[in-house]
Amino acid sequence: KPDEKSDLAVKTHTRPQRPPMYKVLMLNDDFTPMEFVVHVLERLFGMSHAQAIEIMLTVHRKGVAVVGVFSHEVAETKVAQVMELARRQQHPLQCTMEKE
Ligand code: NFA
Repeated sequence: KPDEKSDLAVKTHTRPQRPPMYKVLMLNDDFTPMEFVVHVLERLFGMSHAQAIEIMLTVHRKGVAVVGVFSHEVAETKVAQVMELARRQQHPLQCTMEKE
């Protein structure tokens, strides 16, 4: 990492910065109904019914799957919306985010 000097004066070898992106992950559990997870994926992540079933089954079989990649703000909102829908229906469904 050359040129880690003080700032804007020395710009050689710097790259244009993309904002960091965040993966939204859905976690499997033994109790949340499959149809509820499919509903959440359709409603909050804009997936088709077929796509939602596919991703839900990936979570069910593998324990976790990425359901989308977003800016920090959008990822936080998606996680909060999933957790709120699950809480309202008293399902233990868990959703988290991590830096890509
Ligand atoms: N494992 C849950 C069941 O068998 C379904 C599920 C899928 C839950 C994906 C959470 C996430 N009812």
